[in-house]
Amino acid sequence: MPDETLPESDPSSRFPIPERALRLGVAGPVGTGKSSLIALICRELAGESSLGVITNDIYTDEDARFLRSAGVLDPERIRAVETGACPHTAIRDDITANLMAVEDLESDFSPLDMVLVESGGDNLTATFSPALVDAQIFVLDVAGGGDVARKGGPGIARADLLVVNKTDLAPHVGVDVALMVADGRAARDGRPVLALSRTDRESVASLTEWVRGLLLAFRSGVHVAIDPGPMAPHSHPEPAGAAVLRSHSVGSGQHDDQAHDDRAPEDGAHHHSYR
Ligand SMILES: Nc1nc2c(ncn2[C@@H]2O[C@H](COP(=O)(O)OP(=O)(O)OP(=O)(O)O)[C@@H](O)[C@H]2O)c(=O)[nH]1
Ligand SMILES: [Mg+2]
Repeated sequence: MPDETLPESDPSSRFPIPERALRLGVAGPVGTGKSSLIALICRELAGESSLGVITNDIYTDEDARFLRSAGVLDPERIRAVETGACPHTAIRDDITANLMAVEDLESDFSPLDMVLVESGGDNLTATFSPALVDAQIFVLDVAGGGDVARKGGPGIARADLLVVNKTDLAPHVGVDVALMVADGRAARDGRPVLALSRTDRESVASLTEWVRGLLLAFRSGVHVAIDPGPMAPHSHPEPAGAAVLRSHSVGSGQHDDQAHDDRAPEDGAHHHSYR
């Protein structure tokens, strides 16, 4: 007998079941293990799901090459977007090149279950736009120092999953993994934190389970994409060598330059090409 205290379920109150692939972003500082984590996910899930990968590199397609050579996925399913000197712009404000790359992959290998998008290695402030990805993982590693998780930032605080990577190195760099994970949890209002090492099978299984759960939630229309928020003002070198402090206004694709060098071509740092 139906429970009359509950409102009748309204099918229109659920999200429509998506027809495209889940788009999962992987961001984090340089060298924390983003490509390796993507390789792990591909190795574990390629047998049961149809996957594709987009990498974002500043000047090269190094990450795509690394992933192709890892042999975890058909090399054709791994494509690179070259972002120029401002990799965070290509995943946050001016996402056209990435969206085109994702959509091309989806149509070339239809039906795809999931496209993983690796951001260019950056600092603690980089986050994906929810217009590009449905969910995002932020990757730190113990080699970056045990106190990094305390430093916060939108990715650490609000990514769907925070990974503390390379835990096998912790004894060598004097980091207390449990404390680093606890710091991450404290910064995240209960959102999940995963201690990971590619040498620790149990941690790899936990990562795989998290991704499976996300895929299931996405497919059943109950996953809600969260915007971790815009990146903080930051600086990076222009091609002419002058550092420019920028704040990205959300969604506009515009920059506010706080300091400027006339030698730097206005669009030189933000050219994105896709191949
Ligand atoms: N010890 C250890 N090393 C790891 C682990 N995962 C990745 N690495 C190493 O960390 C280094 C950087 O890994 P990548 O996966 O290239 O890191 P990334 O974040 O993609 O780097 P960028 O794209 O250049 O920012 C490589 O030498 C990896 O072999 C791990 O679990 N344990
Ligand atoms: Mg990489």
